[in-house]
Amino acid sequence: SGEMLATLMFIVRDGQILLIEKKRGLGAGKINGPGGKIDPGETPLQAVIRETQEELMITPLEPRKIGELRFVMSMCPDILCHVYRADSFEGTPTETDEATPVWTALDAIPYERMWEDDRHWLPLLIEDKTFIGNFIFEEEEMKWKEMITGVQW
Ligand code: 8DG
Repeated sequence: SGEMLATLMFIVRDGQILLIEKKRGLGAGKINGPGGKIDPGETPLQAVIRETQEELMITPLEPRKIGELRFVMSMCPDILCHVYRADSFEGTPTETDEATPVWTALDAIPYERMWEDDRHWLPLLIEDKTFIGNFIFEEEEMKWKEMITGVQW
């Protein structure tokens, strides 16, 4: 379908969420969760575990799918992003070529340093509520949004 398939992982533990400062690729310089493209032959779950290992050197434990995001952007193919949450992990979050780990209090999430849509769904993830989000961007600016909650995967 010409859509790029991608993933995001958010680990929530002890009142904090494990974010990254992304060092390169789409959204470089922004705060996000670890994640990235799904490789051919990979499931979304396999991809999100691999990307979290590559970017932070940790393995999320018992990840569960919580959301789906579709991004329509002016400059690149549409992106369908599977969003996962985990409550624990193995290893020590470590800076890599791709990311710097950023533990953040749940009441102090730096939305001003994140993609514009994130404030519309990250609070749902933190409350353990499922969602679908559809967003149209022009460059880095959100022009249209639609949020659906209470989805059953
Ligand atoms: P790779 O590791 O797969 O090679 O590439 P990457 O540079 O890490 O990631 P990418 O393939 O450029 O994929 C973009 C990532 O950014 C992907 O995880 C989805 C995520 N992303 C968007 N738009 C938005 C957004 O509006 N909000 C958030 N939180 N993440 C977004 O593409």
